[in-house]
Amino acid sequence: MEKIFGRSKGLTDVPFSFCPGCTHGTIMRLIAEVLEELEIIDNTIGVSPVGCAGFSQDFFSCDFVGAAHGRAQAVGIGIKRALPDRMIFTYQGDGDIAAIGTQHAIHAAARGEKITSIMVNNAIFGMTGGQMAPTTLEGMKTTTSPYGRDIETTGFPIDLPRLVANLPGAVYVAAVSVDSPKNINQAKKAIKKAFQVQMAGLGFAFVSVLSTCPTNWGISPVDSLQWLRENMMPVYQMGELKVTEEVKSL
Ligand SMILES: Cc1ncc(C[n+]2csc(CCOP(=O)(O)OP(=O)(O)O)c2C)c(N)n1
Ligand code: SF4
Repeated sequence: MEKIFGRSKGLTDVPFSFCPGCTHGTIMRLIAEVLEELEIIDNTIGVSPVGCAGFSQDFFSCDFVGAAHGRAQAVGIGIKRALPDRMIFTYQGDGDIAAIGTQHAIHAAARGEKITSIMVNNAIFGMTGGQMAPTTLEGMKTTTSPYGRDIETTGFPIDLPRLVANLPGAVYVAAVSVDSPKNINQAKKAIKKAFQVQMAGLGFAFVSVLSTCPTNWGISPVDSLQWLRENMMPVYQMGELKVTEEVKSL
């Protein structure tokens, strides 16, 4: 019998340990499939952050290096400069890359560092108990904003892909979601493009993926997908935000 679907070779045999309904696993599977399809598993080094996103090092079969909170891009850039032939990607939560790590995202984009960064935006600090992140929506209740995020005192949510897209060294920037089969397919295309950009040595490639955190949002897995659609998608600009001419011709 013909086998039409199987576990990607880009993943280890370790089962995902995420909460039910968490889409971290979906995003990791997409990245693993892309690594396999592009035949770069053995040539890739991933960099993991802290948080639930940090478990990535257990699940990918490529080499991995762990970084301190927010520093995955700094570590990844260092590795890329020392080993320019290796494919480098960072896998970071929004609390990691859009809070303590913001500077690295901005400067990686300004300098056109030739790495691929994947941001998993669940609008919250997941692992540490659901505190407000820079990506938390206006009015959203978290453990540190129990009455809802007040923009008067805590500011507006940061749309990091939009910021990054404005910087000249960022050649490919996309914001995608994994809430439906159609969007999962689009997310995979964007992730693949972000790796192809690096293979072609064109510049900084950044993909933000909207993701669920049913545990800290306090809603069921199914309702979390609907909540993401209704509340996150209208706030965060979606789609391919920047595709330079060189990238278009890939
Ligand atoms: C320097 C430092 N400060 C704080 C922490 C605590 N900490 C662990 S995970 C985390 C946030 C993770 O949130 P996010 O990056 O959004 O990832 P998620 O868990 O949602 O995947 C924080 C603040 C830490 N590990 N190191
Ligand atoms: S705490 Fe949130 S981000 Fe972490 S595994 Fe659970 S659902 Fe996913």
